[in-house]
Amino acid sequence: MGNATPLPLYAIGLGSNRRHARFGDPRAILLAALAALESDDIEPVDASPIIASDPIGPSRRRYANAVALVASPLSPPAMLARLHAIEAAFGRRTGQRWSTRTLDLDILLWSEGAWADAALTVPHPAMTERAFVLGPLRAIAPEWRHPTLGRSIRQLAARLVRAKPVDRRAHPL
Ligand code: A4P
Ligand code: MG
Repeated sequence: MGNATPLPLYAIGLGSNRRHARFGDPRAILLAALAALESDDIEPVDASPIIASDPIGPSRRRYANAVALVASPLSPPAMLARLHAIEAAFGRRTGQRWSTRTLDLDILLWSEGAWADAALTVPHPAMTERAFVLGPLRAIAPEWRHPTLGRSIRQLAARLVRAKPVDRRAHPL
C-alpha cells in the first residue's frame, strides 16, 4: 500500500562523554546509538557529523555530540520511552543530573509542533542556547523553523554565534 502522507520527523540530539566497555569511546558510542535508533517504526533520515564539544555544566570531560533526523509515527512520549530504553541499553546511570554519561538522547524538535507535559517539553528548552546542538542540527536541517520562536535553525545558530562575548583586545576594531 502506498504511503502518501509523509511520516512526522523528529530531530534527536545525541551526547556522550564517557567510554563504554564494549562500544569504546564517545564517538564510537554515538555511531552505535545512531544504528540502535533504527527500528520498525523509527526510520533514519539523516545524521549530522559527530563533533567534539567542551562540556557545559560541572562535568569536565569533553563530549561527542551529534543530531539525527528520524521519521516516525510515534507520539513524543512513546519516542521518549524508546530513547530511554536505548540509553539504558548503553549503560546510562540515572539519578545524577549532568553527571558524566555514556549516552544522552534528547528530543529536540518534532515536525508536528510543540509538546508539553510533566515529563517532556518539545522543542527542547535549552536547544537555542547550545552550540553543540545548533551546529550539528544546522548541518542537516538549516531551514527547520522552531515552532514557537518562528526562526529557522540557521537563524538561531547565527544568533548564538553573535551573542558570544568578544575579546576586543584580541580583535581590535
Ligand atoms: N525531558 C523533558 N524534555 C525532554 C526532551 N525534549 N528530551 C525530561 C528528552 N528528555 C526530556 O533527562 C531528564 C528528564 O528530562 C527525562 O527523563 C525527561 O523526562 P535526562 O536526560 O535523564 O537528564 P540529564 O540529561 O542529566 O539532564 P538534562 O537537564 O536533560 O541535561 P541536558 O540538558 O540533557 O544536558 N555539554 C556538552 N558539550 N554536550 C552535551 O551533550 N549535555 C548535558 C546534559 C550537559 N552538558 C553538555 C551536554
Ligand atoms: Mg537529557
